[in-house]
Amino acid sequence: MEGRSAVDDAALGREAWSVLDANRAGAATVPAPGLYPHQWNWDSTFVAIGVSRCDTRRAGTELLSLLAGQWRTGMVPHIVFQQGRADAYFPGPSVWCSQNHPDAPTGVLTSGLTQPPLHALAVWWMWRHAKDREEARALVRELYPMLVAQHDYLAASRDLGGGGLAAIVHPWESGMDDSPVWDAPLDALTPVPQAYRREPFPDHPLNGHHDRYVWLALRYRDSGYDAAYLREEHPFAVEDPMFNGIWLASCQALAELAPLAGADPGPHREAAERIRAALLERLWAGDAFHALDLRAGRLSPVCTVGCFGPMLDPGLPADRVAKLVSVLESARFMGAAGYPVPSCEIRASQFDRSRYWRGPSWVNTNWLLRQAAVVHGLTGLARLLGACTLRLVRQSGFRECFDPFDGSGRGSRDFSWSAALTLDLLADNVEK
Ligand code: 2M8
Repeated sequence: MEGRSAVDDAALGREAWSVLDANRAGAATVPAPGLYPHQWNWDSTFVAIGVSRCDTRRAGTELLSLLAGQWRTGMVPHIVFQQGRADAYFPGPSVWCSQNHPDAPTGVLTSGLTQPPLHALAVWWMWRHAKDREEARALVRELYPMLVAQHDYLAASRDLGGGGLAAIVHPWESGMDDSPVWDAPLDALTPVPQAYRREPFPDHPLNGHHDRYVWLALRYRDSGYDAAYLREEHPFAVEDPMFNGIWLASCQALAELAPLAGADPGPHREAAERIRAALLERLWAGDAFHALDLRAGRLSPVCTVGCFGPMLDPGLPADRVAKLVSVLESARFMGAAGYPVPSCEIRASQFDRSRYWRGPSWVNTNWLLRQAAVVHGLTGLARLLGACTLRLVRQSGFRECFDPFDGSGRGSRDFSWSAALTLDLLADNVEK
């Protein structure tokens, strides 16, 4: 990076490793001390991506620990609970009751929701960067069937709209929990007040949304986590462009990994093509991909960082890529933010520079957009996204998220994915 020395980079890398080591709990890395004391799904995929640059075994251990929570349906839960810390987070194991479900793993307590399926991409990342090829090949062989089961689950049980995309059934499944995209579908619910409550975290959910989060989770649990209930009755079902863009990229990663596991890559390529066609047909809104609320039958009017998710697809037509880049670089997103990429477009009435997923910039979405720029050969954009992200963590530390105007940190400190993805970005600085 301009103006920085290799010594600065090495010091930042050491700080990142010490955060990841401090957040290690057995085989898993928890997202942050205190607030998030269990293993989270996509957090662990970002950790695996970051550590795989120099520690293949740790990347594999991280993913295997998460996948120990995989249900027999193939669903990979959004939280795998740490033993003995049941009360440390709400909603904890006593709310999800995974132990009562015949498809849940035995001996591991989990939530009943999932999160963006970045796992195959993380395994491919690990394979691509591994120095010990035999160790990495063995890991790929071990992980491959679990990844296939995960993708089969999404295709079989989450295509609630019947158009070839996976629907999320709770805002937590998007990973972008409080995004304004979920406001309209959440406001349309009439939840029954719950006995359960979590004290709102600063900068977290809007009043009323938390009750809806809990109510939705309980409805799904009380259906027995039933796929038919999701299709026919569950009141929240949204096709999210980031979730599906990630799924598509993971299908392409599975196609790369299949030969290593002695399997046919063809079905994964076909799945990627089906998802691409469905994204273009169902979610394209003229300027970007917008989320489709299946229950209301409308596209969300709000443009957020999630709207660029399908750019992770190298096969996305060039005219759509050009349009997306022009929106991303405009004053709606990067153009007016000193520390991009804001999680919601700045001109939207819902934009809020401090509130969690409603405006702040995040290291993980910056990393995903940088990866999207790389796959389309947009070197300048990729460099800018990498440099902006490193500037954020240098200025404010490995925070959970950042004010997009002045770069000040928000949310938890010592946040694992901010540290892990810094390692990945620094590795590219060295390789350049
Ligand atoms: C946030 O989500 C959890 C619920 O899953 C929460 O608000 O308590 C999100 O930022 C999500 O993307 C992340 O995976 C999780 C743990 O870091 O925190």
